[in-house]
Amino acid sequence: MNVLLLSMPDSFEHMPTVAVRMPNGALCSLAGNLDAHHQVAVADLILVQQSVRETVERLMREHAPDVVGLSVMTFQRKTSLRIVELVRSLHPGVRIVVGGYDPSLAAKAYMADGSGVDCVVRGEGEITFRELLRAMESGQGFGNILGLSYRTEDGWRENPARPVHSLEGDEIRMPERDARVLAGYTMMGRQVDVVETSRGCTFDCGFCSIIEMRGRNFHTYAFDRVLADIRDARDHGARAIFIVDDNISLNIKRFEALCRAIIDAGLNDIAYTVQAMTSPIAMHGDTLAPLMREAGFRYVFLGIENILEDDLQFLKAAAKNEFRQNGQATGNASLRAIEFLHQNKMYVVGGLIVGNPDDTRESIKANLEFASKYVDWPYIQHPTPYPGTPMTKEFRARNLIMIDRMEEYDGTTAVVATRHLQPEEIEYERWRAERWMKTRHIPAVISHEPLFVLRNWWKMLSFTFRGSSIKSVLGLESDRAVFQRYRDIRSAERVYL
Ligand code: B12
Ligand code: SF4
Repeated sequence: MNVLLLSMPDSFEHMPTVAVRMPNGALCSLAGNLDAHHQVAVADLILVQQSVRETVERLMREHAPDVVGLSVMTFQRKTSLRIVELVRSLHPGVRIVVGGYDPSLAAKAYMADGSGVDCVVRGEGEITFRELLRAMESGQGFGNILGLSYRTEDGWRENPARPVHSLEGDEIRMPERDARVLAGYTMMGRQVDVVETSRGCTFDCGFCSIIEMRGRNFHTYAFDRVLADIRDARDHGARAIFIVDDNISLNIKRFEALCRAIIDAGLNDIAYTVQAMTSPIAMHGDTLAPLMREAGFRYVFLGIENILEDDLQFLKAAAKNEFRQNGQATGNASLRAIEFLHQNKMYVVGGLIVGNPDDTRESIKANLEFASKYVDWPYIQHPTPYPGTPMTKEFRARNLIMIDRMEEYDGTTAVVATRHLQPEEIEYERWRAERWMKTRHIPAVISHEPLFVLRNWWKMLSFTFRGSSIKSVLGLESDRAVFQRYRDIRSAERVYL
């Protein structure tokens, strides 16, 4: 069968596509796990944000797919349903399958009459999708495929969930990067790829979708597979790699061993980015951070979440940010973690969440000031009530969800109020502070990627300060007016086709 796999074009504020265009990790993993006789094409539509319709039309013509699969996050739902409509209009007989976080956690959103979707794959997809294609080919029913919901003449059927995979053995095969049919992946001028070394997390932060998606668990791939995957990414041209693990820092001994394995394998000529909790970095930084540096790690997304204890309690993120001595919590780990990373010449992407139910303007500003002082690239978001998270229930119970347009659930558009502030005010405070923080990272980028900055500095600045005008630069127009223009531009950007 011919299979076309698409990820959505929607991006958000902290991932300006002029600087960062990352592949979706799911699609090549799915492609690598189908039976070998299928012809699979993978297209990350983030690479063609300005020509989504034309590209989908062309891909449908060139690949004549029997099955089209879409990978969707919640804020991409609207775009995905438009793409389904387009695909269906171009090729009415095609089978359309959706998967990823949004279809898994809000399957009903894809089941409306006339939505055009035939199947929803819930949770991990490799085995489910493989079995689905086998069943389509053989004409067998879909009733035994775990993790699948599917449309029948009598309505939708929902099969039982598929247990999460242990990642042991070779049942889940390596990603198939040759399936990609579009080019242009970049991380500030370096070709970027994504690699997984583990899946899952045992924490239960209230804002995170992972618990509802797969429960609290942690499974790892063997190092020889991980190294082979990194090598494959490098052979395909990658000079930067984003390790997409949900939480690699759950097992620091393993993480340190992985750094050593990367160094021993000579794969430390790549610039790595990873996400981590502050607590383990702070507790093990003296051995871990130098190893990370030697292995090539450059950016670390730190889940600081918030610097105020009450907010951390609300986000259920206090434990992972604790510094512990002799088994006792003795304070917040963020500063110490940042220090270790800086001492070892790594950059901190500071993940903070502002606009929690009891936040005042002052508590938001305290977090913004912290970010301004200590992090290299702010990754500040607003609490976003994604389907199925504990936080969503709490916001709903407190009647604080003000916006239900899912395309605005991108993390930097405030969609919930606090007891003291409306969403627009919360977003304004973040927007106003963050633009300037970002400009301060430019010298660091110049030192690593001077050619990229030379070619793109104007585009980067224009993106960061979009909404500004000559009048605002001269101080003849207020920040409020610029903010309003920025929001209008952002609304227009969300319409990809
Ligand atoms: C790495 C990552 C990123 C990276 C890279 C994104 C990329 N290009 O892939 C970066 C940092 C750029 C990023 C950014 C964002 N991310 Co992100 N990200 C992740 C993370 C940590 C891992 C995703 C991953 O690659 N996993 C590995 C792959 C193999 O697994 P998978 O994606 O789940 O796919 C499996 C199944 O879902 C399924 N599947 C997926 N697609 C399909 C399609 C078909 C057809 C089928 C059959 C099956 C299927 O099968 C796959 C294999 O088993 C997740 C999860 C987490 N715990 O935090 C969040 C997560 C996906 N991100 C999320 C969000 C919200 C965002 C942002 C909007 C804001 C933010 N929080 O940073 C931005 C927007 C990105 C953009 N386009 O601008 C949310 C999504 C929530 C939701 N309900 O939609 C998650 C779940 C985190 C969370 N907060 O809970 N992200
Ligand atoms: S530690 Fe990270 S991955 Fe784990 S639940 Fe919290 S936010 Fe999600």
